[in-house]
Amino acid sequence: MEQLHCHGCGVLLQSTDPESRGYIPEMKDTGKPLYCKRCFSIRHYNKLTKVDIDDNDFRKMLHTIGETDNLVVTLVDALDFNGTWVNGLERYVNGNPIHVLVNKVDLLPQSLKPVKIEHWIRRRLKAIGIKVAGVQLISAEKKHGIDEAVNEINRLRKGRNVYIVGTTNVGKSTFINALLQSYGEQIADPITTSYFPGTTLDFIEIALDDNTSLFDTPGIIQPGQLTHYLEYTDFKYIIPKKELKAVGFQLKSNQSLYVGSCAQFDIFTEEPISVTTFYNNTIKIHRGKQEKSQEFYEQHKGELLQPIQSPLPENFNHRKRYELRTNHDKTSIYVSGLGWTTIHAKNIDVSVYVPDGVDVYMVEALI
Ligand SMILES: Nc1nc2c(ncn2[C@@H]2O[C@H](COP(=O)(O)OP(=O)(O)OP(=O)(O)O)[C@@H](O)[C@H]2O)c(=O)[nH]1
Ligand SMILES: [Mg+2]
Repeated sequence: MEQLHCHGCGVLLQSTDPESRGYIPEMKDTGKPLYCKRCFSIRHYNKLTKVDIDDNDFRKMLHTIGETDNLVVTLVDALDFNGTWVNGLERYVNGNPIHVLVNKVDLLPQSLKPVKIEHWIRRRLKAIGIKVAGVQLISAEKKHGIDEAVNEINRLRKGRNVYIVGTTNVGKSTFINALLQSYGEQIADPITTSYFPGTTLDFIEIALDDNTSLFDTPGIIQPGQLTHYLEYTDFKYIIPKKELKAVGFQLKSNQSLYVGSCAQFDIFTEEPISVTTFYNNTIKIHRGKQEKSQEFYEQHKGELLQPIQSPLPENFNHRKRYELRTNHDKTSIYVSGLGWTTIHAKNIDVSVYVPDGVDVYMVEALI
């Protein structure tokens, strides 16, 4: 019998085990796209049935991309560039050209000039030593920059297949739905998208013409992103829906900033200093004395330090400390998957505490 795949996530369909991935009660080829039980509940009830996802499987799939001549389009999250860049991408693609789409630019402050964002991204790429075919800014959700991206992809692919790759949740499937729409396709039957990481489970092939296709691929898991440690019910507190608003603070000497219960910045300075924070507006930023800042955290996490309620995920009890020293006039310290804090002075020592496993990185400020 022909093997059928889910139109929403690419998984191989089966109707024998309701508890396993790819389950569909009845496997009837009606000519219409079929969706597995999991995609059905995400699409209609925004409810996720968890499946075991094996990142190694996804990485193996990525390796197959390097076996043929094609164009690789990688999406990154404009709010978490380093945290959503697939490490070792150049090894997977094996010489194929890489085009970068910087997604979710609708969440950056709208006063920022696109050309400034693009130059900043190019400097980030240079810093990790990657040569790319191009960089474009898009918002897959708001459908900004889609036609331009489609034209550029068509130019760069030179009649070859296209693979859309990236870490989970960067918006690959949302982009492909937007792309299909810009081709004038009816998208009554879209690919499944959701804010749960690991929505797409296998390659999804979309024919571009008689000979070539575009492929959606499962996202690579970046365990350094805070969202991997939170309950899905907490995502709404962390993931912004609207443009981020900068919130400024004047810190007196040696103070601490708490980003809810999720991060703590101890900033060591004799002089007063300006700091700007960029986090979802539901997160309370608390400023306090640095003296006994650890005790303060232990006492107030999940309570005063909101929004994540007690009981907190286990790794909030085992925090990791990063010791950093700012190296630009404006340096941004990112907590992957959460947001960033910009310090407006060079050579300032900062200790950052985050739940164990979460990545922290420092770059020259974009804003
Ligand atoms: N604000 C904003 N949200 C977006 C944008 N694009 C995608 N999203 C949201 O990001 C989440 C993830 O989108 P998906 O398209 O499922 O991401 P994916 O990269 O296919 O994820 P996996 O299949 O898990 O690898 C969804 O909640 C989308 O609504 C965007 O341009 N702006
Ligand atoms: Mg997807």
